Amino acid sequence: MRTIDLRSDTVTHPTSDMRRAMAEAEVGDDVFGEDPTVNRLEAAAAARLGKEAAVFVPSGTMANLVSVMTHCQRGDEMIVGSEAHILHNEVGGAAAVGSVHVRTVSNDARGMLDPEEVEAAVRAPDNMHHPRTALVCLENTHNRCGGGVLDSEDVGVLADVAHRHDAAVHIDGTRIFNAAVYLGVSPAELARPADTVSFCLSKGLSCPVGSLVCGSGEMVGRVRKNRKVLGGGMRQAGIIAAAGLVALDTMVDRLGEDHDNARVLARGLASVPGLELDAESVQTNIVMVEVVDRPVQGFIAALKGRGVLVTYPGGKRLRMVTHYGIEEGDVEEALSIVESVARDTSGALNR
Ligand code: TLP
Repeated sequence: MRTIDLRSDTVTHPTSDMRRAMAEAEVGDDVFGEDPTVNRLEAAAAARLGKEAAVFVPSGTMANLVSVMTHCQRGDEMIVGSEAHILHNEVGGAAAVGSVHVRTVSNDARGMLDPEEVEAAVRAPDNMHHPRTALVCLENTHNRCGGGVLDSEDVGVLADVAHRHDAAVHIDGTRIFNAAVYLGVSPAELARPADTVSFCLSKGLSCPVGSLVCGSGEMVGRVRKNRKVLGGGMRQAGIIAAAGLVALDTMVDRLGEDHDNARVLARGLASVPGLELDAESVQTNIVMVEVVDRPVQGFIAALKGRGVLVTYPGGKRLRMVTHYGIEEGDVEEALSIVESVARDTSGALNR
């Protein structure tokens, strides 16, 4: 049986250009700052994001954690969205490792925060009982909010609130290139108001490993030290950084294909009885669907039985993600499998 893997854009494999570049990469000891390929990747990432410097880290989770540790001292508070990846999917690392207190503000359907609510959540600095609000974290695109996009005005308004209160701004830009392609702007424009921005090479850009944290030279120096604290200092990491350079050159513009496929998928799903979603709200490569009238876990298992893999983000929802390696034909096939599973499982409701 053929598998159509829509669990995540993390399942993407490196392209043959990446494998070639990895095999031929010039390397050195990166903890000494001597890996020329890592140095090139960090410079290229900083340039793409419009920042002074960047540091290569193994994962998106570490990118967020080292950023949080850089902006916050022990006992400080950070404001995050109620649906943030950093809140739900990073093992509580900000608290467990960073000793940082987390305060949430509701995300809207697209992942935006209400600036007034953010302002109200900032702690009064002269109150003896409050932690210091040191950081506001944004996410763009927003994973649990269906790949929703923040534009530069959204980011700017929220950053203004944070900066007015002396709090820093970090963007979890794991999929910021998807946001930039969707909006037709440069990622630098979306990152401009932030003090640090992270992005992942290992999602839609199809690299095997790696994320970058970008910011000012001074900030990135501190992030680099926190990376070392977490054991993330790597040695001949040029082997993996080489794939990242290929990704920045060859894999960004094609993200629009993933967005087109996601829209086709969403429109098809919207017409399946028992499934609910607003297909027109799908902006990038993530499709969240509500299974309204039967147990969602059983539905997911039945899809798996027919070769369509999806994930369970909680509640009544399932998540499908389009990516490099998923073609239009796969989307059509997945849709027809979803339709037949929906037909077969609807009988269970009448028993
Ligand atoms: N997200 C993964 C899973 O962890 C859910 C996925 O399949 O989408 N920020 C955001 C917005 C992310 O979506 C992810 C990965 C991360 C951070 C963490 O990246 P990694 O997995 O590299 O640590």
